[in-house]
Amino acid sequence: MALWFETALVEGEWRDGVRIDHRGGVIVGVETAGPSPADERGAIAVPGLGNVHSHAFQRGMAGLAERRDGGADADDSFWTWRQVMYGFLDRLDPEDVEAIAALAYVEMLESGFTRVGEFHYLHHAPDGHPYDDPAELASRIGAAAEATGIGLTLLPVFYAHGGFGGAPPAPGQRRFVNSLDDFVALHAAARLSTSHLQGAIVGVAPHSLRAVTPAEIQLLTTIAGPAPVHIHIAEQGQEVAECLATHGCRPVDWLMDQVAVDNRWCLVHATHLSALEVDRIARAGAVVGLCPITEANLGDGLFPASDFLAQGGRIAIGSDSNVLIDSAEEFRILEYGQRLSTRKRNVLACAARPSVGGRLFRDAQSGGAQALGVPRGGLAVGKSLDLVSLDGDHPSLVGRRGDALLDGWIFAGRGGAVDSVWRGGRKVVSAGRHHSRDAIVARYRQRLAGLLTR
Ligand code: NGQ
Ligand code: ZN
Repeated sequence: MALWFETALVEGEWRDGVRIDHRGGVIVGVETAGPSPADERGAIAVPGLGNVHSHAFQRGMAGLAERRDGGADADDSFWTWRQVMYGFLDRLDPEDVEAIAALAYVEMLESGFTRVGEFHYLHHAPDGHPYDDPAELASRIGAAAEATGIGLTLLPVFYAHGGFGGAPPAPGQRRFVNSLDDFVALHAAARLSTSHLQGAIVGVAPHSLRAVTPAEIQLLTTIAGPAPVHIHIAEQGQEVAECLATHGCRPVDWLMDQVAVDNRWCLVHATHLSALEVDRIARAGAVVGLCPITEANLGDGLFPASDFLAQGGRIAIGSDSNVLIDSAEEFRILEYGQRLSTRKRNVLACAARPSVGGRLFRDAQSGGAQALGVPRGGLAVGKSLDLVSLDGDHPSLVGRRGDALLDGWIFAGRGGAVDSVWRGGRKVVSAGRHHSRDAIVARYRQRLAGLLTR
């Protein structure tokens, strides 16, 4: 059955009266035409977005780290949050991981994300021993993706050290740690266990410069082949200071001096950059994976977004800690952070794209595809049918045209603007609800209730 929309963002430009035909999950026709009687009709169509950075299991602890328990004078920080997070993940068994990931992926699809980059580092049992199948938890992620229909770019994480200079890992990190040989086996097993998923891709993720040395990163990039390479970088001031103290240079400089960073790379956060580093990333064609909700929640700081975009830098968005899964809110917080710090408005717009939403959505759409290792999506023949339709009756969209629809969604949608979502030709969300929401929420509830009282 073909789809017909009153208006659609086709290859970056808005067109009215668009009929989209698809077969086998792929778009086979896009024409400007009136609807045929059998067509499924919708109001506003945009291509699906990539979510380039997720730790799905952290969805289960959303809201549980918003309290200062260290005493009246103790500052809370990213590092105290990390202790809470480590305490949470220590309780999770494979069933929990799958149930939590499925909920996270339902929410991603409902918010317009059609593919997720899962930065997957929870590998072993709570005591640190590998499961009989080293890819047990990776295959749970695959099962959650399959059950929800979201596209999966799995990024198995290599984690070896507890700090800069090859410091030994801490006990709280035992579920993450592998030797390189074991990681090669895990990576192969993860590929095998996700090979049946439509469009699945497996890349690699050196966790951070704290957890992986440049020599190890070098080896990991050969394991990746042409697939994406993701790393957490320069997220926290303390991390930059430690890198300077250990190596005499800043994280992005240190990485780029040691390893050839190219357009396969996604530098996640990259919050704290010198002007030179801004320029180096932009010139390398790497994507910066921004996670504005999480970066605000964790008190990371502000990425120099307008400088980076002015240099032609490529960005994408990620939901990271999944404390709140909402693609529109990621864009909104990204822009609002810039407004609050510069005391200006419409900071991330540009002459060619005066609409903030129009600019950020298009940039994140192409940057997201690049970082997730898939061809740039879009509503065009030959592309996967990954499509989000917006509710034309939503009060913040009504009467709007063109990029004003994206601005209405991003700045004023209140989470209610997404109507339907197709991924790989399959309709998985209708009237804002994922088709398996009830069953997935019921299972999640049951697992979480047991988990938190255990
Ligand atoms: C993570 N998350 O791996 O989940 C990290 C925290 C770390 C973010 N960086 C742990 N947002 O970086 O050591
Ligand atoms: Zn992360």
